[in-house]
Amino acid sequence: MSNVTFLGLGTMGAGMVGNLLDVGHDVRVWNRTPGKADALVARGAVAVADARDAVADAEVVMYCLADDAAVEDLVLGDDGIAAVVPADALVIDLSTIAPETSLAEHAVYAARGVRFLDAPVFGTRGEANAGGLWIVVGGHEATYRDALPVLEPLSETLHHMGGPGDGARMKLVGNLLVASQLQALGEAMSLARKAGLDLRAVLGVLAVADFRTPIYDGVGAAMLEDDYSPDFALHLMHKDARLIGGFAADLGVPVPATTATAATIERAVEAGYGDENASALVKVLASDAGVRFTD
Ligand code: NA7
Repeated sequence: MSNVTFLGLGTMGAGMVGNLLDVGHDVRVWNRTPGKADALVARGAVAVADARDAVADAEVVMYCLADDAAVEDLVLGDDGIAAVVPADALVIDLSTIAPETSLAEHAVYAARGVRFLDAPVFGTRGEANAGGLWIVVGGHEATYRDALPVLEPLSETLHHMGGPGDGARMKLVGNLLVASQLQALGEAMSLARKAGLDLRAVLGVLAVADFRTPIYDGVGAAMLEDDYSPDFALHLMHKDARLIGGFAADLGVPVPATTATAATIERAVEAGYGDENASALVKVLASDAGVRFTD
């Protein structure tokens, strides 16, 4: 089994490290804020205080960081790890970031002969803990095959999308649909409530036929309980909405529904819901309509 170094023990990263430990990998971990490693150390991980020390001698280096700024800081910056990972290491970035940042990583690593994949993930806390993520990967085919022993334990499905940056591009395409579904659900439920329909009966209809999506099922039920506990934080969806907008603008693709959704997300963050679940954007739509989803 590989010596894996994992950087970034947030909601997603901590779950992924647990999966790697479960299948027997030796895992060194590092996190900017100390203390988040404790539970993983109790399960067999080795915590290292300095990120550059943590990647020394690693066969595989993986990281799941908040955003582009974190990757610029920890990976590509003057003291970044990209300059010091072993030349024969395989590096995998599981963060959701702009395709340009992924391409910058590919270039920096390629210049040193280091194999690299962009591999952002779909799923939330539950899927991360259970090794049930859906991972979209960009990079060379041979590198993708080399990464299977560390990607398979994290995932229910793996999708090799193509060359450098194609994982990052697919993640934004997918999150466009996730955000749009949340906005659509919030609008539909607001309309249904105002029209006097029974929202449990509405969700019963949304669970069948053409409407069926796990997002409507899971988020819909939680809305009726006023449950916006964070499996995937709204501030991360906010970051993704900006990434999607930039990606679409760069390609000259109009995304009017996504633009409207991004405005809702912006208002939800301004309303103070940033640390709640991404689904909290529906509270803005309910407020606009003058309705509540709870009984
Ligand atoms: P979290 O739970 O917010 O975790 C983010 C992680 O990124 C966490 O370990 C942070 O460390 C780390 N981070 C953030 N900024 C930096 C900088 N500048 N340097 C080093 N480390 C940093 O997010 P999730 O786990 O839910 O999501 C991770 C990614 O997957 C994200 O792109 C999502 O969109 C999808 P901290 O503990 O704050 O010190």
